[in-house]
Amino acid sequence: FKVQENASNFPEKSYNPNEWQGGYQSLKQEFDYWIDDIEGQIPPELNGTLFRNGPGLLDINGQPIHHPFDGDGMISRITFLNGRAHFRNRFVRTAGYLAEQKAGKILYRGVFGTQKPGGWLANAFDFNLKNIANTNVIYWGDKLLALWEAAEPHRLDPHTLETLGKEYFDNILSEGEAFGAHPRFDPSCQLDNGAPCLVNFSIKPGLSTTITIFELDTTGKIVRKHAHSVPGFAFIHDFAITPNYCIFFQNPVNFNPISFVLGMSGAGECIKFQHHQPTRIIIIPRQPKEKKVQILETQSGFVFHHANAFEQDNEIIIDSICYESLPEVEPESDFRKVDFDALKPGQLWRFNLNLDHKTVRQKLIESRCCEFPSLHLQKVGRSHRYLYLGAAHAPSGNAPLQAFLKIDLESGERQLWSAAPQGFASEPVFVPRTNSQHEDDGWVLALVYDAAHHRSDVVILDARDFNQGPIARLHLKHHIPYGLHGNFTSE
Ligand code: 3ON
Ligand code: FE
Repeated sequence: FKVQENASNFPEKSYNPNEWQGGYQSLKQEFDYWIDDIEGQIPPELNGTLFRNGPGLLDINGQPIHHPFDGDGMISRITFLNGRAHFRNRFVRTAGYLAEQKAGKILYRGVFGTQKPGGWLANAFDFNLKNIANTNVIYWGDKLLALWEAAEPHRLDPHTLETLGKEYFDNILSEGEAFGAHPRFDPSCQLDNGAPCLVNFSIKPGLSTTITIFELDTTGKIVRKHAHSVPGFAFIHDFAITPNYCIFFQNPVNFNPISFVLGMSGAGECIKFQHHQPTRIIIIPRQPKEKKVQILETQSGFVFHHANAFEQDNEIIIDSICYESLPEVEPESDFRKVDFDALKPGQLWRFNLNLDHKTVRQKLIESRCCEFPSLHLQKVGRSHRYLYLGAAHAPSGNAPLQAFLKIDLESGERQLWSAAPQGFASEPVFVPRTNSQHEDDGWVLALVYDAAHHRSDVVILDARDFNQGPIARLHLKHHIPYGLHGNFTSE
């Protein structure tokens, strides 16, 4: 019996909250197998590897963690080879993961509220960070790197996923120094005579915040590193680039660390949204010699993820997923019991930043609840026509991601494929067809949690036509907990 994927069959909710929760169970096992349970056909021209990262453990030996963002990083690797696909997953062997697995209990506090057993007394004045390597995974300069924004990357073997150690880029990074989890790929870097480069940043918050920019050449060497101080505390998860600039949204928040210091909450729970303060948009030149940082202001809101930015005349245009406020993680609450209806959805907005007049215009592009924007990597920093996003099944309201949405910014056309009621979506990754001529000529790959079978599927959509549904669904033998980010490499 298959439930028709049709909204009229579930007019009230497109999902069952208990089924959604199934995607937040730990996956303790590590697998290594050829995927043989496949619906449809893997395009034989799709060759390469999709790497995914995300929290693999939602508990340490039965002790629940407080928030998924505190979960130990687990890498999944799906390799496509001449119409076949191979799966492998492995936990990043961070020092914290190894110590906690050995001890069989929580030994570290998490940024998002996980505490050691024993109440506040056991947690007060413990500022030890566990580098959990759970947010993103990139393959750059022949290195596979698991990223977490508050500390240094972990380097992994791209084939075995074995953890090789922490990466310091020839000591350009120092012990414990952060290297963000949202690097941007510049397909043609002006500062490197048109060669591709990778641009990343790190945040050191305080009464004022230091933003450090890193640029890596194709060999994986950091060739530019420059730091800038901006006023006020900042929590910045992502940024966007253009050929000349890095753009950051400094969301209106304040940070009162008392309850963190006293062992009653995580540092991230001490960040409070300030409704009456503006968002500051920080524009930093990529050319290290140019020190002039511009700051524009716009209305209050919270942004985790940006889709893309580009320069047009005297403007920077940036598309971002905006929330009316930062959802607060309550120390006593259980993230599995979240009331989606009580929260505001993330929505896609376009901001026009006028650098001459220092003004910001903004307009809503897509009101459907969405997250995890992605696009053709050759369009990063350039004007883009198509965006791909995880989206809610219903056109309005807040709900878990169950669908994939393609937006054509030129024609306004939308395409949607929904996995509701029992499927739950994640970040879509666009993979261009070799020698493709059109921006949407390729595939969109994503993991979908299938609550009916408590397992995950690797879904392949034809990027030109979402409406027809997946051209292949690869059924894994197990589920993969809801993840964060990843990348495809054809190497
Ligand atoms: O005091 C600073 C504040 C702070 C929060 C210092 C700091 C740098 C240690 C810090 C740490 C920040 C960290 C570690 C942030 C990590 C974020 C993370 C792992 C994930 C963020 C995900 C964002 C979104 C929007 C996820 C969406 C997920 C879904 C729609 C559902 O699957
Ligand atoms: Fe992110």
